[in-house]
Amino acid sequence: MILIGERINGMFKDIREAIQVKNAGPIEDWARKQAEAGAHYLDISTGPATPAEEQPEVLRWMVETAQGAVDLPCCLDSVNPDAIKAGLAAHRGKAIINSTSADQDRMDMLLPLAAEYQAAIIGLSMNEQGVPKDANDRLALAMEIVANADAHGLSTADLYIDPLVLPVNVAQEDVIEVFETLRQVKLLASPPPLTVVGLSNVSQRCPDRPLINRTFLVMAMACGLDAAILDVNDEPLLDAAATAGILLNREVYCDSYLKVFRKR
Ligand code: THG
Repeated sequence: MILIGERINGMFKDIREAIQVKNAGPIEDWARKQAEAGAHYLDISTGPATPAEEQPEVLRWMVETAQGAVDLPCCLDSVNPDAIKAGLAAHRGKAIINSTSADQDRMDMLLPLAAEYQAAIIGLSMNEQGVPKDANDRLALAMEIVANADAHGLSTADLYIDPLVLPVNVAQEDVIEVFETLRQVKLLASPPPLTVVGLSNVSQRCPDRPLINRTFLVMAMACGLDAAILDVNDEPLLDAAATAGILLNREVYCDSYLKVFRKR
C-alpha cells in the first residue's frame, strides 16, 4: 500500500496560517511527523485560500520546505498548472502530479508536464460536468485519461486513477460505485493503471471519522486499491492497512507484521 500523507494542505488551519506568514515551522514539523509514521509521499497542497496567481510561488516554497526537512517525494496539488510546474522544477526525486480531470484542457496542460519531469500523475474520474454517479461513467472518464496519457507517451505504470470518494453522509450510494470502479480500472490497460483515493473525504462532517476511514480503506484494498492520501498518523488506520495487506496475501506474513509495516 502506497501511503501519501495528507497533512501538508492549506485546508488545515495551521498550514493555512503558515502559508500566509511564510512560517516554515509547521510544514517542517508535519513533514517529519509523517515521515516517521511511514509516509511514502507527502501530499503538498496550497489549499483553496491561496489566490491562484500566488500558488506557483507558494507551492515551490512548500516543496522546498518539506524536502528540506525530510527525504521524501511529494504529491503536488494545485488548481493552477503553473504552480504544478513550479513545484516540479523545485522537486527532488519522482513526484506525483495531483491531479488532472478528464477535461481536455487540463489533460493537454498537465500530461506534457508529467512527461517532461518524468512524474507520475493522478487522473480524476470527473470532467466539466462533475463527478458521475455510476461506476460505468466513472470508468469511461478513466479510459479517456488512459488514452490521453498513452498519446503523451506516459506509461500506465505512472498513472493513478482516482474514482473520487465523496462523503458517505451526502452520497451514500456512491461508495459501492467507487469500489466497483476500483475493481474494473485494472481491466483498462496493460500494465494496469494504479488506483488512489483521498480517504478522509469519505467521513467529512460525520461522527466516528476514524472508524469510517479505516473500514472504507480495508474494503477498498479488497477491491485492489494501490495508494491512498490519508492520515498516516492514525495508528489504528495503518494497523488496519497492514492487516488487510496480510489477509490479501500482498505482504508476507510474520508474527511481527505490524512492527515491520510501521518501520518501512
Ligand atoms: N483526491 C485527490 N486528492 C485529494 C483528494 C481526493 N486531495 C485533497 C483531499 N481529497 C484529500 N485530503 C484531505 C485532507 C483533509 C481532509 C480531507 C481530505 C479533511 N480535513 C478536515 C475537514 O475538512 O474536516 C480539516 C480539519 C481541520 O481543519 O483540522 O477532512 O479525493 N487526488
